[in-house]
Amino acid sequence: MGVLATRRRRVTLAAMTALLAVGAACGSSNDNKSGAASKASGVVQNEPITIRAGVADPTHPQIAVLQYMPAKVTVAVGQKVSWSWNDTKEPHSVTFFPPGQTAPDPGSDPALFAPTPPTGAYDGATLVNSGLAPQGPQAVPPFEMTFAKAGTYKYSCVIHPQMVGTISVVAASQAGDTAAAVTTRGDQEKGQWLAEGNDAFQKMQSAAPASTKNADGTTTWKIEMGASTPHTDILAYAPVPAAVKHGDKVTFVNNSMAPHTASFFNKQPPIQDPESPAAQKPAPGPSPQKLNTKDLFNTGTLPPNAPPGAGPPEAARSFTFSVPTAGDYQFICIYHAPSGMAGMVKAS
Ligand SMILES: [Cu+2]
Repeated sequence: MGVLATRRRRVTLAAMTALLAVGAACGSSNDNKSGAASKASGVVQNEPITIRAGVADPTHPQIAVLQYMPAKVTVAVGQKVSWSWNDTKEPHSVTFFPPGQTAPDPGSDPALFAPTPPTGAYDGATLVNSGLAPQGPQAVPPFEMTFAKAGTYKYSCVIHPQMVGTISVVAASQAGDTAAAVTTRGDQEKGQWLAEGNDAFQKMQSAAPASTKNADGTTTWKIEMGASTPHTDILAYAPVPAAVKHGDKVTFVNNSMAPHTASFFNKQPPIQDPESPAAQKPAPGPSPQKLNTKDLFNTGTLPPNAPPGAGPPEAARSFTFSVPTAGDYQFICIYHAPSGMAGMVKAS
């Protein structure tokens, strides 16, 4: 998966699992002070306030925190707010919807992902969208905004509806959060969500694999694709048991809140773009399939169990492969290979 690991992929609209019912940014009051007044008061800080848009665990990049850190910030009119993607491998957006506008249905409007930068200090009346970042291994410059008037502004990530942040804007004459306080709070939240993700990751890695005995004496092994907590996605497969024997079956099941694939490229060119039909379509056909070590096998996109526990039936989130001969069968998730989502069936 060398190529995949170094090439960032775009993100599909299929990753959007729910309408964003983002409370429209509401400029509630209008006590905007002039820039001259704010400078005279000395309240507006020069140091930009920085919010992290997601992080990956430094040790286990499969643990992706899907939050803005800190989630809530108070700033004065004119204060610069900056969002950083430095610590995430998964792409996220910073998107402010104007009143009455919500994110489109999954798959409906790729234009939403186009960056729509602010045209000046933000007043809550227009769409502002950073676009999804990062889109490759290269560093991403921070996204910066200032706010024109007092009010409460909610924003979100177009592909991770659970990511919602709030900017409370106060008059230029009032004090907002200091940059240091925002950093401290962001670090605390990051620590809390990483602990939550690590806990889920450890549980997934140490859980006994589910299996059923078949009438013919073979075993069907169940492999979980990813896991989700309220603030993280675990972008890993549950470990494939070492006891898989030729003749057994392996069933991949997606019970997480993200879409995943299990894709065996073998000697075929890898599929890298999760938006491509080839990525999303099962190959060479629907479940079940008989694995070998030369052809391409792909579950296609297995949808998330979203909303939690009320997603499509398990059969629609599952795919079974039989393993007729001993061998090593490597697979990756086309969506999450950059976060290290990969595994291997080692059949004896
Ligand atoms: Cu995945």
